[in-house]
Amino acid sequence: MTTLSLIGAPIDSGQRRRGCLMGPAAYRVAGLAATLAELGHQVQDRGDLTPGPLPEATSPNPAVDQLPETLAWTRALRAALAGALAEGDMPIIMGGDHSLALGSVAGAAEHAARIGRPLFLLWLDAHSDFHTPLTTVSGNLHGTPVAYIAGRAGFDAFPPFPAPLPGENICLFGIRSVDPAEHAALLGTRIAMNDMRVLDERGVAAPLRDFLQSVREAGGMLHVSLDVDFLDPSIAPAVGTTVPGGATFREAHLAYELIHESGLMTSLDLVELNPFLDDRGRTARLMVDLVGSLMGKKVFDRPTRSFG
Ligand code: 6HN
Ligand code: MN
Ligand code: MN
Ligand code: MN
Repeated sequence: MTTLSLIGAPIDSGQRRRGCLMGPAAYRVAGLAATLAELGHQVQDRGDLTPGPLPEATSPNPAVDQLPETLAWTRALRAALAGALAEGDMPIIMGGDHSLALGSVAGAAEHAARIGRPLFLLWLDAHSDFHTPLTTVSGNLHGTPVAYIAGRAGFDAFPPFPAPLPGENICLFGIRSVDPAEHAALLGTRIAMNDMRVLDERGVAAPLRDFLQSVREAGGMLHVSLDVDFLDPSIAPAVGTTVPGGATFREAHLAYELIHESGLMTSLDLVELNPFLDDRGRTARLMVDLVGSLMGKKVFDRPTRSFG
């Protein structure tokens, strides 16, 4: 039985609004481990990671903020993910801001390359996070992981990404805020851009099933990165970068039930929860409820529906 390995990553260096470092504590208080255990999983909380010593690093772009801190976290997270996957566990990272995916997805890619399987990435987010350290205007490195994972140039301060993912292995889902430099760069890729317009027209099920089917056909591993701002701010206010028009409660549950039914997910990030902005723990509790759907909670135990 696969052990779910909960790994706290109290990282706050990818953006300037303090508070994401309280994310792992909020997930523990909201009962994440107990919720997963009640679903019949074996759960191990590995505690919080600490970043190593700060490397010396500067960026040619003076806007870039907290580069040494983010680099130190990237190394620690990469090692933690690759290690947990090598042990046969399913790592669940409790973040922490989205810059943690610079390390978590690198660790998943390192492991996938070692065992000779392709890695796929499902990015549930209001944002495309496709800046490089050279194009970012805000300087907030949480806006860059997808570009790093896709092998874009401009990450000289970072360790080379192990086996960058081809565009067709990446699916952006729920996006509704893309900066001009990201937009221009995305158009030159084969990344699936399921923005809210697509989800309004097709619903969440059809585009998600298409992507999951491609993962299945390739025999791929699947890393899911779940940004709180994928959800509509009316149900999930505890995030620094809210954008109106996000996924509803039902759309989110359906998406997560479909991911669970596919049986394809091999690692997961929970990112951008800022408990300091929450309303009596409501966003933390919603995230725990949604992770329940992602890990098998359903109303009736119907036989799995086939894809296609
Ligand atoms: N996130 N594109 C904006 C920026 O500052 O680069 C927003 C980034 C949001 C980051 O969703 O994790
Ligand atoms: Mn184990
Ligand atoms: Mn994000
Ligand atoms: Mn976001």
